[in-house]
Amino acid sequence: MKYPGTICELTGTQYPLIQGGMAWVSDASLAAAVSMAGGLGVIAAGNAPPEWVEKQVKLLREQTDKPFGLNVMLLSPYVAQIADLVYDLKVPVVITGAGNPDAYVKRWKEAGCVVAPVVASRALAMLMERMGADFVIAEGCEAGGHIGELTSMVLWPDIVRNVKIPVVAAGGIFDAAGVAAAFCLGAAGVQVGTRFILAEECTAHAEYKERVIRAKDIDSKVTGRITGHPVRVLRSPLQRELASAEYGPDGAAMVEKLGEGSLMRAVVQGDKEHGSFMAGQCACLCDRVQPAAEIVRELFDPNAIHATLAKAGNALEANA
Ligand code: TUI
Repeated sequence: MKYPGTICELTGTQYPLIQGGMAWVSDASLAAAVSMAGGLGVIAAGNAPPEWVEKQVKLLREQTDKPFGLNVMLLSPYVAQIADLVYDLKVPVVITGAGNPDAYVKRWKEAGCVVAPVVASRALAMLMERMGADFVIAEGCEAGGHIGELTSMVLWPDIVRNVKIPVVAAGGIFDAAGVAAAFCLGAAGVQVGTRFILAEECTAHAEYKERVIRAKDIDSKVTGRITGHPVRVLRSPLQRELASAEYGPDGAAMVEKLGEGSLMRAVVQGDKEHGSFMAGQCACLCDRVQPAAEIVRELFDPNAIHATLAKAGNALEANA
């Protein structure tokens, strides 16, 4: 069945589902698997050089002609070159994160791209609407990696009330009940990151996947608030080191120095000591490796979504 509605129409997908653009994790292998399963697979540029990004887009296109997205991380030292790649490669959907993309939105729109910035505040969502974004992705601070201040429960409805363009919900969604909850709060689609770390097609190191599977609720921590770019990670030796450095002398510089390259060390090498294992709070709810297509099917399983809504109806009825 094809889900009717704007996100599917805008992205050309079967489901209103976007795979989170996770630096080093979201490569051609994962993105192709998600796109072939009917979601929008996304390649994350992260801090990678343009050559790496170009190669991933080529690899994805060798596997599928389904639509895909490119996530442009705005703090990247290569951001200007990655922004140009978006036109050169005719990327169908461009998603931005970790900043304000207003320098690029107009040009990407003129080039015919669908543009979807990730936002963590009402002000940026409203600005993006004015700039001509097709939809926004409202990411609550349950998400992994770089986060804003507001939780999904408050951010989603706040942004839904303040923009007319569709709002995709992100941050904390890992199952069909979460998808139903997002729709209840006014979302037009969902973005799911952490659970896709556990896709068979995800090339992240086995140690990374193991950490996500083993994670308990209290293993989710936020580091680097002092730098102005807080990052949600799983507890680890590096996270403890970051936590103490943050309050020491020259905290911001120390955190930047310790954090540099730490995500790549975790994803590629599975470095237990010096790796930064970014993941959302829902890591504690994710418990097994499965094919990406199975994750997509479970997220949009109509029986599971209806069962959730029926439970909500029964709970309301019981108290009426
Ligand atoms: O971007 C993400 N998640 C990320 S990026 C990343 S790489 C990184 N590593 C270390 C430090 C910083 C980044 C790892 N995870 N998610 C999308 C997102 N964007 N979440 C929050 C925001 C955001 C926050 C503030 C977007 C805009 C913003 O303010 C923009 C402004 O300047 O007004």
